[in-house]
Amino acid sequence: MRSICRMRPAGWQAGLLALLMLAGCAAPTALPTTAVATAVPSATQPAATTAAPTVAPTQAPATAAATATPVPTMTPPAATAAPAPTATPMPAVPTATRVRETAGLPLQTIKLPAGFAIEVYAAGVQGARSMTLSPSGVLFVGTRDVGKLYAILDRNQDQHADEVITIAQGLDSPNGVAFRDGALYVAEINRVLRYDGIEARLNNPPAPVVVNDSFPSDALHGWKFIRFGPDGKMYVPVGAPCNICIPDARHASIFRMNPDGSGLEVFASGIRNTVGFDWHPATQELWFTDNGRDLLGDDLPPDELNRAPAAGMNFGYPYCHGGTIADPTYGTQHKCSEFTPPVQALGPHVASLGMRFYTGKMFAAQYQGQIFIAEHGSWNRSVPIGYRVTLVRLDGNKSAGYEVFAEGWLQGSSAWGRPVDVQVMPDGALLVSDDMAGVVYRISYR
Ligand SMILES: [Ca+2]
Ligand SMILES: [Ca+2]
Repeated sequence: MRSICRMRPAGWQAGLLALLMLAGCAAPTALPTTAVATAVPSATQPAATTAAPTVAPTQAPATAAATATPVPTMTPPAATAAPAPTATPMPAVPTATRVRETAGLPLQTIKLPAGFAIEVYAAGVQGARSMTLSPSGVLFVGTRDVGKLYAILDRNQDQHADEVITIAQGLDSPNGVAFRDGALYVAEINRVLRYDGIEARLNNPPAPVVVNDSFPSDALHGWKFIRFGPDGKMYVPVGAPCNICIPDARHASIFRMNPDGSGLEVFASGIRNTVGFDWHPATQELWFTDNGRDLLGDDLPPDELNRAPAAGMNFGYPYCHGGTIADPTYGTQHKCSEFTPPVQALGPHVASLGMRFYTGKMFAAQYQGQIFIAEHGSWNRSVPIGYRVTLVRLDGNKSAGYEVFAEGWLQGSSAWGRPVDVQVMPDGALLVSDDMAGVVYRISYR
């Protein structure tokens, strides 16, 4: 996936940057700008107080370390420091839950459709990437460069996190997290680990069990998003170990395996780098995003939203991009007509990562059953794009529209945040992780 852009502030973000490169980027096919209502008044922002209470020290596996998460020290880049007209303070209405938490971030710059609000659900989640929610309500969050795994708790169920526990650290890009039968599964670059009975041992995690360590060790596009499918198997993608090349059979595909790591097989191929997928709630078919190649100009190729209703399909990489664009180097070897085209071409270089079907009831009817996509933002583009959450409306298995849902993390050419993954909560709110600002947002509607 592509990641950080050129305009990164120094410090830890710069480090993040280094690792993040490589995602494809693409241009926006005229995305309609949605109506936007600034959600969070910025005045009256009490200092972020979310930080988790210090957790008792633990002696977990080699890496467990309880950490009280300090309030993020996110400072918007200078360029954006003075922007956003300080929203007019809202009257003392029932906005308590909406303004109570900004963690010092310029949330007033985020634009959302009317009726929606955004707040910081959990702060101090450095490098927050993929998310998964356990049945009991523990939100597990993976990371990349920082090598940590987090468990986020909302102990009093007021839809605001009370504690962020670092349950492991020192892992190799533990980007992927999935939960099943009381166990947390974590995907590093070349292996999948399992933490049994983790919910009862958040402060003293068990040593992880290695489920499967046969994946390639390439760091490039090697970080993984994992999920269990409706067939009970774990889906594990392996990206292309390059920007553009003819990959061997171990790369550029989505694999699946039994929960114990056995039976590893290819499910779909011709996929450059997917870092987000979900199954349609009704058809149970797999849908996934894919990051397009780099270095083909600002507007080519598009990122993709794909649908894989059956095993064995090929989505075109490295021969064909976006369903219609022959690769300048490899395009003569196979025609686009040989491959499955995307359901929707997404913006070029937007770095489309996490995606979920909206299965909640909180949002208005027109959002139910539609797809939310976290666009991390471009690095391979003269004018940055992405850094937003988009929506793909469906008409059956076809796209009925691609539009911006939430934007504002990118101000001019500087970004203060980068959406990575989305997670629909039981109450219908949508969580969004941000590995640049180090927080998890909650978008709600009323
Ligand atoms: Ca709470
Ligand atoms: Ca494709």
